Amino acid sequence: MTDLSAVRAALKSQRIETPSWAYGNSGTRFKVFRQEGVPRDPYEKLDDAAQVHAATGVAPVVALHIPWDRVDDYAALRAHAEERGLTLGAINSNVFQDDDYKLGSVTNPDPAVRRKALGHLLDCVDIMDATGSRDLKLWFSDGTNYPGQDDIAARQDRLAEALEAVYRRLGDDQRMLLEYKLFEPAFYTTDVPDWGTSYAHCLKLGPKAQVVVDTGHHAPGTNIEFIVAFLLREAKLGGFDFNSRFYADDDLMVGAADPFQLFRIMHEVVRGGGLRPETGVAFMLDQCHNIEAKIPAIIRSVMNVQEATAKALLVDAGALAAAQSAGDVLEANAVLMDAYNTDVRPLLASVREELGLHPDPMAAYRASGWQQQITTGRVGGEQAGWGA
Ligand code: LRH
Ligand code: MN
Repeated sequence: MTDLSAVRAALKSQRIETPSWAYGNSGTRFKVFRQEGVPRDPYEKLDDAAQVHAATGVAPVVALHIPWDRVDDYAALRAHAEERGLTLGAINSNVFQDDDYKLGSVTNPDPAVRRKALGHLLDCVDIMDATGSRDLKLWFSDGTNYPGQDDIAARQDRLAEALEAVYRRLGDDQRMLLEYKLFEPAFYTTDVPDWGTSYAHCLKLGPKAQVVVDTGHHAPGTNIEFIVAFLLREAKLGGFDFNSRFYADDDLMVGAADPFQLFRIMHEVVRGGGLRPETGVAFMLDQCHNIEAKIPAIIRSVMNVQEATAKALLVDAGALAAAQSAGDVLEANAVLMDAYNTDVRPLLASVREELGLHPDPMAAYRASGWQQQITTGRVGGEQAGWGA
């Protein structure tokens, strides 16, 4: 039988990291639809993130992206966050928007370009020292578009060399999280295309190097929960970039396109001990709200993760293990589906009340009047975006 007080405790101590860039304008190559009230700087992004935490109680960490969140005084930005009950989370490097990186950043054939890219990665570690961040999240758009364009193995040598240099720079309590992605913007090879490539590099680097699973970065039909179970077993799952997709890297609200997949992923997280803080799994969102209101979309996303987590925590582990060892296929599947088909919204509403929060975060946000406040208050200035 599932211990409900343990389930409630786990839901109260859940921590979801929201991405600063999701509060800014974003779009596709076709169009970026600007929205009223969008933040103009990292301070205003934190102000919006504080609204998500105020409404949900489980989103006190904000990931930053450099240079989109570059400021003169990171200690002041950190203080601004802490005054609002927030901490600064993963520092995301960006070696995918500079003209010099057309043929690659750390894998570029030109050693001068590689040095420039490595310089940026090391700058990001300096920023982590100032923001108190544990994680450096590395995603490389590096790849090729045509067979023969470059030497696949030589690019891996260059990548490994840069990763080793970054690893050596990390402090004792710092980690590097290596993100993989099947394709885009490269369309023939991507230098870190899948979990195996990231895992292999992280194994060679050492314990401070872990794999990030961005749920939008796999080939269609990939069993992501298998990857999660495998990496947890190997103590190499550093975190998630949660979002959802119908086709490619759509960056839609997590759980929106495939809530059953998110449940299956959280089931493996719970089973593998990934919810325990000491396991060190970072639950980050990485989304773009191209047409929908951004703060409510992020609140909805946090609620989707909470619902999938609550369902996973309600799996009767004893009954499941018994059915699995008995080879009772239908019963084992039924035990899991019972949890998935459980309406956990009343449970989460009462957990929020126990946290002193409104049972419905969306209603709480609407009642806050924050959306009107920023729509009328944030006039003029340069709205934040990807700057591409
Ligand atoms: C790449 C990615 C990466 C971020 C970017 C915002 O697609 O998932 O995690 O740097 O989105
Ligand atoms: Mn990502």
